[in-house]
Amino acid sequence: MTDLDELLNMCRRLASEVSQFLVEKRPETLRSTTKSSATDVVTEMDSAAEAMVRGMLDRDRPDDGMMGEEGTGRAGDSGVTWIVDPIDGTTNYLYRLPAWAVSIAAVVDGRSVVGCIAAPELQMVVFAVRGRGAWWIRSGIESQLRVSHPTDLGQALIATGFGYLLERRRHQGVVVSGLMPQIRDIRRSGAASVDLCWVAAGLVDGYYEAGLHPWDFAAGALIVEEAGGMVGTLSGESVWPTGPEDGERKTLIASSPVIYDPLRSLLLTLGADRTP
Ligand code: LIP
Repeated sequence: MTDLDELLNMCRRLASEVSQFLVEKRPETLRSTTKSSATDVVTEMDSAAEAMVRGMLDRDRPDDGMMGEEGTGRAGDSGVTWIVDPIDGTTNYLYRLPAWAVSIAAVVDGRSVVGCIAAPELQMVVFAVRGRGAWWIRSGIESQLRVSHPTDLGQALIATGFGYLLERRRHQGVVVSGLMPQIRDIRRSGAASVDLCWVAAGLVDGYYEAGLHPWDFAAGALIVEEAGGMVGTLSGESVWPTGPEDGERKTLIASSPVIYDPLRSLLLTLGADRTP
């Protein structure tokens, strides 16, 4: 039997201590290398933050598994796996733009059961427990999250993101140019976890992005669902189960239930399912 309160406490502690470390210990000059393309950076702080999560789990929950964006793959036998993005929105972190976050989820049987996203420079900590709801703390005030209820897709504010691979972003540009005349406007925060929190809080009405990995959405998808939103893939599948064996997703959509089907149909019409 999984103790959800215990997992939530651990998840919040991990996100809060790691995000504080990322703010306080950021060196004046950040060392970085590249990953999938010349513009896809990973900084020394991504690796240090992931090592910090791993160290805390080694000490406090040694029987759990862990999967991290920067390569950690630790098997466990407790039935709980932690999926971790130590810095989601690394480019923002590199440029000192505030929209970056530490995103952590505990997964049981392929489904996130607790999740926490801490974005210290947005003064935002968001968390959810499956079946119990989603909350955020902003400027010290805690409140429960509910998605928006736009009248229709034409009035909807939609967030999205763009991958680092040239062919992918070229196609994403074509899709977004077809979408623009059919919605209120587009937003691009630069961090999938932040976009998902914004959907959950009703700050945007929907979000879609191609090529996400489990660490990009494991916490955020749970938060959206617990705020009354819908999450799935463009091809109509559930995002669950997710975990170490789950590869890159085609395109993830998260939104208020009011616009979920129309947004998905429009994206299909615009060829978003052909994003390389
Ligand atoms: C980021 C994603 C974001 C995407 C960025 C980037 P990272 O993740 O969260 O949605 O649009 O291009 O991939 O690499 O900063 O953890």
